Amino acid sequence: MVLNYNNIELEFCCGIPSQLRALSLPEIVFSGRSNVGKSSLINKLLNRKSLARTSAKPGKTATINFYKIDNSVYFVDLPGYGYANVSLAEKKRWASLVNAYIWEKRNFSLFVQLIDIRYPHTESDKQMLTFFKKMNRRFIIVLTKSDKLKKKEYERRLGELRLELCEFEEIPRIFFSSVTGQGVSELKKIFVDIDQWAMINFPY
Ligand SMILES: Nc1nc2c(ncn2[C@@H]2O[C@H](COP(=O)(O)OP(=O)(O)OP(=O)(O)O)[C@@H](O)[C@H]2O)c(=O)[nH]1
Ligand SMILES: [Mg+2]
Repeated sequence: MVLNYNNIELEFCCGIPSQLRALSLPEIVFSGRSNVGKSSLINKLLNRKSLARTSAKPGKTATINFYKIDNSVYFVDLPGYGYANVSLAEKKRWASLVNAYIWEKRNFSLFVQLIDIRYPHTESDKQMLTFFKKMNRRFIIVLTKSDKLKKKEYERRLGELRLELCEFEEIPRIFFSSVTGQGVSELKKIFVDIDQWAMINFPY
């Protein structure tokens, strides 16, 4: 499936589980902790500056946002988890929303789990990865903000990541930067191949 990334529409935003609705197209879901760069990655893929709202302040995306790409697939931007400075009520709302969504019986074609390349993954990242694996969901790992590392540090992190993510060594790993564009063509290639994959791996 070759996607025309200029044909994009923010179809709807969903703030509470009851607003979730069934869609007729496959969904590619971007997940990760707050501030990891989910919205920036979507903007970079779509070659837009601020279609998906980004912010240096974590907690920018507070709803699940569905972008329809070329009438073929949805990019789904999730609110990030793990941000300490939001109220407990808001954290609970996000958690229940994301939980409700990922457990739904939907046409998930791929989960893209973002992790900041500079730091070991968090407990919540691990929970997400373990969930995808257990539920037999198709997923990949994207290591973000690679431009923030100098060459030496980058190489050191490559070695460390092999150990840190050894439980998920069979999962494709993309190194990404929304500043330099590293990883953009690799990701797009994965999306092109997606329709050759078994689209739905429901645990039910
Ligand atoms: N240098 C650099 N900065 C980045 C990169 N990706 C994101 N950022 C910055 O990191 C901050 C957070 O990015 P967002 O895309 O808003 O992060 P998010 O994961 O959508 O965050 P939430 O909406 O809070 O879940 C912004 O200041 C971005 O400019 C990257 O690849 N390189
Ligand atoms: Mg965001």
